[in-house]
Amino acid sequence: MRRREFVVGALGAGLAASTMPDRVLDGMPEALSGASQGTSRSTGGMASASQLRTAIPFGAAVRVDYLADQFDYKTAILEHCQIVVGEGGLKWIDLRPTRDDFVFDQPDRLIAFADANGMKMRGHTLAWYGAMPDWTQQIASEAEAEGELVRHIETVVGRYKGRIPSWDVINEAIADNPTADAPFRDSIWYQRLGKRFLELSLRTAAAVDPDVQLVINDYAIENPTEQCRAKREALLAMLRDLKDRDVPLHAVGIQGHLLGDQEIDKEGLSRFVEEVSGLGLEVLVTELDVIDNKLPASTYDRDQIAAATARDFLGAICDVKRPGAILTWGITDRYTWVPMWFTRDDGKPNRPLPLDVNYRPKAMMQVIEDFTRVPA
Ligand code: 9MR
Repeated sequence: MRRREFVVGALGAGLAASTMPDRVLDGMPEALSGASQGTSRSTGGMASASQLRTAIPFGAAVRVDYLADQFDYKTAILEHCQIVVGEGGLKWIDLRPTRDDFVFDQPDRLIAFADANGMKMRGHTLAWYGAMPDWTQQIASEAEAEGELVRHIETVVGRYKGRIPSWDVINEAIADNPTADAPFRDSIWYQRLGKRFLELSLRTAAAVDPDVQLVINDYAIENPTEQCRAKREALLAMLRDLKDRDVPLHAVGIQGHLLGDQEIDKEGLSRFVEEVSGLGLEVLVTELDVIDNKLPASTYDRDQIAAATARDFLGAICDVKRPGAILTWGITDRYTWVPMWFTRDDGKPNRPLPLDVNYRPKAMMQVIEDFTRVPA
């Protein structure tokens, strides 16, 4: 039986046992573990009390076009993943080519694939500075920004209500070098609405689909650098502020685009997860990969270092709290965003993901299995 079949039931309150294929139920452990997750709302859609002894659900970002025409790619996703998230498709640039249009083609195809294969789909993302179509620059006033943002979230979350159990509502809201006075990243939403765009987005999504897990997603928090320390602090301050005001929010997505040549700040990361947990929030790993442009040329050495980096990162999180899900940002080195920004000086292709270009598992896949598998 494939791993997917053991753990697919772990993907959400939304997937009732009665709707699961028999083959899934066959593999589900019955007893619950002592994991800290309960039945509370904060577990969101990605894990429920019935699977406390099951594995951490694993997933990957997917390019939906390749699912249709590349057999090996589709097979790899089916073999390894219980969750999918569109690498694109739900971003404004894809969904909103013009102010009046919503183009749901890509996410509709991905959710059909997920449904047909007993998988869950995460939604990425509703309020982000990046991947914005040019027309959004014309959003001129606070009222107009509020109108556009609310209409977008109502329409998109509404379309997948009850089907997408977990949304990255806010993506990368913290500045790259945040200070106490200027913690937020520039975006059309921040320019027009100030930090109110956070609350507005979360409240709107919650009103449309009260069962959805609302996630704030961010990156660059895991290294022992001043930048990461400042990002963790700014992120925590933002989370505290939202919780203090009873804004609906259930989880933090730690992206995990790890810099292979830098150490993981295990203590700092564990402490961060503890603080997040103390706020009653779940943690997800949402975009794991290892940026390897500064690592040795040797394939073997590079893969070992990447795997060790991923192990340190996942260990620092799991030591404190079991994440509700672990997703990598792609599945195969064949298709990855990394060379868009981090090509190697020696011209060798990047190797950031768990499977190589020929879909063979690398050391990183073993690490992921160690953290996600059903306990013996
Ligand atoms: O991997 C994605 C790439 O294909 C897109 O061109 C880019 C812009 O939409 O976004 C990349 O994904 C990013 C994700 O949405 C947010 N976190 C960082 C990811 C890598 O850049």
